[in-house]
Amino acid sequence: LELPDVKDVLVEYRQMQLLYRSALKEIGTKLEILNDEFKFVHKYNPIEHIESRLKSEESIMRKLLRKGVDVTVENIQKYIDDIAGVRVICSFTPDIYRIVDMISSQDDIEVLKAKDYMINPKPNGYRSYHLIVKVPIFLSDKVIPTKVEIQIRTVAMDFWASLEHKIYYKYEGNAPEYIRTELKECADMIAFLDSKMLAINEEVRSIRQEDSRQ
Ligand code: 0O2
Repeated sequence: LELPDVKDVLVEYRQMQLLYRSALKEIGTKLEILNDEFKFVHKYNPIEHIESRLKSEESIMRKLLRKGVDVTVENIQKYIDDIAGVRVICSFTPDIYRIVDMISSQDDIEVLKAKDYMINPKPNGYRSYHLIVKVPIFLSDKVIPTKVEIQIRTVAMDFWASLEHKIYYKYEGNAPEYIRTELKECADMIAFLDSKMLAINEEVRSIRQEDSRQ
């Protein structure tokens, strides 16, 4: 590995942040519009809430080192998909796929990657849907398609992921076996809980629809 002149890289990276901050705003607005429209048409909110953040410089450096590449601005753009990250928290799993379809089919959005960690959970039990997209950012003299990672998950999956994330960092990725086993058990319980809650919700909705027909 080449010893990086991290200071120079960071100066350039800070100029790029304007773009990624703009991309967060564009995606945030798109999601809010979809949620408002959905609420108006179906009297139902697919999105519980939205969080967004720019990845910290420390976390970018750590990820580049983990991937074994030099710290350069080109490598940040090439290897870090989640400089701009938006997290969409939904109530039920079908809402996740609704959001994915609605965002992916927009003309100005280019989907670079889609990872369904709900159909294929990670071995530790992590579940979520990840989309890496490019959204055009209109500057004064040019348009720059800019990468954003959108993580979409249920409230319950989010609860699990935030605890697992804390534990992962606390133990620097080497949590004791019994904690990893318990976390995996919790992940499976959460998947079961999500499916139970969905079934109850659908039951209540169908009763409500029948009532309104009578
Ligand atoms: P942090 O600390 O959240 O910033 P790839 O290059 O595509 O093969 P990458 O970029 O790791 O690999 O992609 P992936 O797996 O889609 O993960 C992207 C982000 O999803 C992670 O960012 C985490 O935020 C989240 N994530 C992925 N796996 C897990 C997991 O097992 N547990 C939790 N809690 N979150 C996860 P970072 O930069 O890895 O981490």
